[in-house]
Amino acid sequence: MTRELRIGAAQLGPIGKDEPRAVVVERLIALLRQGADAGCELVAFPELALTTFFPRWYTQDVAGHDHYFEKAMPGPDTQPLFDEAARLGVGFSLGYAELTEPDACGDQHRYNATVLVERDGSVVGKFRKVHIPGHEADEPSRPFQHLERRYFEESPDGFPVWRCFGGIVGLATCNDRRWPETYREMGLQGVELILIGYNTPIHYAPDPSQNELQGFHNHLTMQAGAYQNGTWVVGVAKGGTEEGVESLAESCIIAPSGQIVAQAVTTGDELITATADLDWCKQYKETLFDFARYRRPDVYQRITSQKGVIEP
Ligand code: CDV
Repeated sequence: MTRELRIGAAQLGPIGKDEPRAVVVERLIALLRQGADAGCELVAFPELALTTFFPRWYTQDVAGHDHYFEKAMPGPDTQPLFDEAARLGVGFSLGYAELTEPDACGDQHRYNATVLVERDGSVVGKFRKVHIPGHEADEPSRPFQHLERRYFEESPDGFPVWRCFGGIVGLATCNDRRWPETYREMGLQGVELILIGYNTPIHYAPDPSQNELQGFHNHLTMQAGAYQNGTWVVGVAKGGTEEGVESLAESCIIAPSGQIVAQAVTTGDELITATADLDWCKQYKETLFDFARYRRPDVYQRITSQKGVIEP
C-alpha cells in the first residue's frame, strides 16, 4: 500500500507595504481553494506570508515594527483562513512574524515563525526559524536592508517533526534551507516531508557575484537535502518585485530522489501541486541512506573534537 499525499506549494507574488492583512488573507484563501480543487490535502505558504518583507527597513526602536507581528495564531485577521481550511478539509503551513506574550520577567520575544495546521483547522505545531541571516545595525550603503537579525531572535527549539498527514512532517524557513544540519536534524527523526517558505532577494549585498546563482543555490540546497535524507521537500517563495526589491520565485516540489517534480513558472501568486508518495522515502532511507547501518557518528565526533588542522 502506498501512502500518497496530495500537496501544493502556494507561491505568493509581492505584498505591498500598505496592503491590509485582510486582503492578503483573501489571496491565501483563493490559493487554498485552488488547492482544494486540485485535490490537495496540504498547502504550503511562504515565509512572512501575511506582510511585506519588513526587515528591509530600519527602525531605531524594534517595537516600531510590531504592527507587522501576530500576537496570536490564529488571530482576528487569520481566523478566516483557518475556518476555510477546516471547511475545505485542506491543511496548510503559514509563515508569519510572531510576538510572544510577556514572559515571567515581562519580556516579549520576536520570532520568524511558521504554523502547521491540520485539515480540521487545528494547530499541529509551530516552528521558529533557527538560522537568522542579515545584520543588526542600519547599513545605509546597501540598496536595501536585511535586518532579520535586528527584528528576530534565533529559535532555541531546533527542528521538531510531527506525525501528521499520514507521515512525518517538518518545517524550516528560508535561510535554514542552505544548511545541511536543517535536513539532517529532521532526517535523524525520520522526516518524510519538509515544508520551507522563503524570501530571497536576488541582490546579495555582501557578495553580489552570488546574485546570478540565486536560482541554482536555491535548488541545489533543497535537492541535496531531500536526496541525502530520503525526504520530500517543498520550497515555496514570495517572489517578484516587492517595494522595489526583486526576489527569487522558482517554488518547487522535490522528491526523495532529489528530482524536482513540480516548479512554478511565474513570479506571482501561483499554486503548484504534486502527489507525494511518502513510501518513496523508504527507497533512500533503507538503502544508500540507511543511517543506522552506514552513518559513522563515532568517527564524526572524533574528528570534530580534534583541535585545528593536522600540520605536515
Ligand atoms: N529570508 C532569508 O532568510 N533570506 C536569505 C537571504 C538574506 C540570503 C536566504 O537565505 O535566502
